[in-house]
Amino acid sequence: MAKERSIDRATQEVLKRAEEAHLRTAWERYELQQPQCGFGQLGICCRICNMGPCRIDPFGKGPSEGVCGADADTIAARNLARMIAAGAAAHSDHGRDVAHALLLAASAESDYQVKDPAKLREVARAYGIGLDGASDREIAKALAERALADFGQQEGELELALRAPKKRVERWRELGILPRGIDREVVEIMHRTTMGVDTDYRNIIQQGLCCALADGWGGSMIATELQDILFGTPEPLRAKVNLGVLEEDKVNIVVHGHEPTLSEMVVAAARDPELLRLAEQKGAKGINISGICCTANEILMRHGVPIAGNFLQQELAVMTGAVDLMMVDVQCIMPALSDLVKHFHTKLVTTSPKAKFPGVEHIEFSEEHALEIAKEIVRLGVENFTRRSGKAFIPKETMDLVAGFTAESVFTFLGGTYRATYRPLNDAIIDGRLRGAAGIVGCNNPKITHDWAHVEMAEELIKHDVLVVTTGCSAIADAKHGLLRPEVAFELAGRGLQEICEAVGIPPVLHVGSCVDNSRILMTLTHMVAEGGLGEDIADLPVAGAAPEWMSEKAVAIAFYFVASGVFTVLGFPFPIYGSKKLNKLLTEELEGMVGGKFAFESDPIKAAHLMIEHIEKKRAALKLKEVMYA
Ligand code: BF8
Ligand code: SF4
Repeated sequence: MAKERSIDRATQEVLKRAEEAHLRTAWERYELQQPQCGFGQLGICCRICNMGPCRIDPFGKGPSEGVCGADADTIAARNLARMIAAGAAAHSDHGRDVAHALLLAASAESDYQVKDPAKLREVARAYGIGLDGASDREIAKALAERALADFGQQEGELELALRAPKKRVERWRELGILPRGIDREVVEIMHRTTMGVDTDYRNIIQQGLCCALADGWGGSMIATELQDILFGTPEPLRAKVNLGVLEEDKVNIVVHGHEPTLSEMVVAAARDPELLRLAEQKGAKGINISGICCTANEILMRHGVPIAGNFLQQELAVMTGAVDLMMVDVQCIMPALSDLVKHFHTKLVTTSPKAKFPGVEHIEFSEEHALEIAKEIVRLGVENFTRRSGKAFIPKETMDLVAGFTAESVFTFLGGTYRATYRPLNDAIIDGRLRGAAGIVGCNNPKITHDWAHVEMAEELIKHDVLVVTTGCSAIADAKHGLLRPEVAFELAGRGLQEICEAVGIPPVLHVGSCVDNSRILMTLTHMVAEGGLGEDIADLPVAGAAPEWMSEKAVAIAFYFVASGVFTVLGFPFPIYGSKKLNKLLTEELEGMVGGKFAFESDPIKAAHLMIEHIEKKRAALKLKEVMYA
């Protein structure tokens, strides 16, 4: 049973214990939901207004329209567009908080400081902010204000979207999908999809593309860039992953959620001498910080803080009985945690005014008092150490990994010189040593064996000389299975990719960060186009994307901004749209003629990998590149 649920040994072990203890996890709750609602799966139920809820009969025998007359195409498109809006809102609200922290960093008293002045200047330049004679603090202030203004901008074009290749920007302009302001595009989806507004599924999806671009080239990019400025641009580093990073004899504090504005401070607080002394007094050998989900990726990338697990392991971490405190902020936090912790000594603490759980202790975070609050949370964890009952059950599994790649460092490394260049990467693709590159991103989902699709797909691609970049829970899955070790190239990669990995000293699968850091992939693709020899647009590049285990609305927004940026993207599960043949055709065929990218839905990760390879070959042929060297 446990084996079918996950390919990860640590997960299997804890699941076995959960079963013995009659503790439910997402997997049991998923089974209890069977059969899941067919109307929901097909995207043809609507409860947008109070004449409904309405549903369309997919077999053509019952109603073909809601009370208002909306048909399957309208209903499915509206539902999907709302998913994009929610996903874009989540990423972008995260970006907004980071911009706020940067504004604070402009004052001397703040706990936040500019850690990467070079990146500060680079991003300020992208905004056209004058730098002459300005201090870091002055630039930080100007940049934070510009970034904050992007959210509420009413007209014009989002500045960061203009970083995309010229041809791409022109295409967006022609299609009328170049975002005006971040919040505006989210709001417009909500408006258009409310009762009695936009009925044309094409027009709805067009706004979906625009809103998704406002996420990728707006909110998410602001989050990534400003986080780099505040917390440092990651550089390759070694670390460890999986539940085995929890330590029996130390205070274990797990940070879970998404925003490094808080987790960065917790990392700092855990080094506080006074708190370390307190831990010692309580009989602990130290304070061990580890992470779950994307906030884990953030502090892994910048500090090498170990990762305890990905999305489906959040409950399992608690079930080890070794977690003294789990601190959560926003996004991907299972409501189930609040009941689960009642069975253990683990203290769950919510921190965001946007995400409270009934009955759970809330210590509100504010950027103004960041370090102080982080210390209070760590202290609570330390004090809870003595409440550990019985022996903890920590699976032994850990894995070594190298993470910390970025749009900047990938190419510094591939260039092998201080002056960064994408030339070696482009040349490797042009001369056929590399077939191309692929991004594998996104979540876990109990509908598919945990981690399995991520790992199978990544292995199949590297075997065929496709360099893989990865983020989010996909990166954590690959990490646990050893794919982020440079050595793995010699075990699993094709010969061409092996040669590249050996020459540069990188793993064949590159961890580029959290889900907002998918914006790093957009910039990497932009740099590849700018370097020359691979066409004039992202859509010309021999690259593809995938989210084989996706579950979140954020994944929908991400998938849409990649497709809108010209990238062929394969999803492990279809969007809930199969109730509309026309919408399915638009997304899987017709979009390519508009934006250069399109979707495919394929749950078999090997077949999905080959769809990506086929696409990469199609692009190689269009560019008239040589055959790959080691086919
Ligand atoms: O933002 S990959 S399960 S943790 S949504 Fe969530 Fe999905 Fe993980 Fe990060 Ni991204
Ligand atoms: Fe039904 Fe139309 Fe109202 Fe949706 S908007 S619930 S289809 S009446």
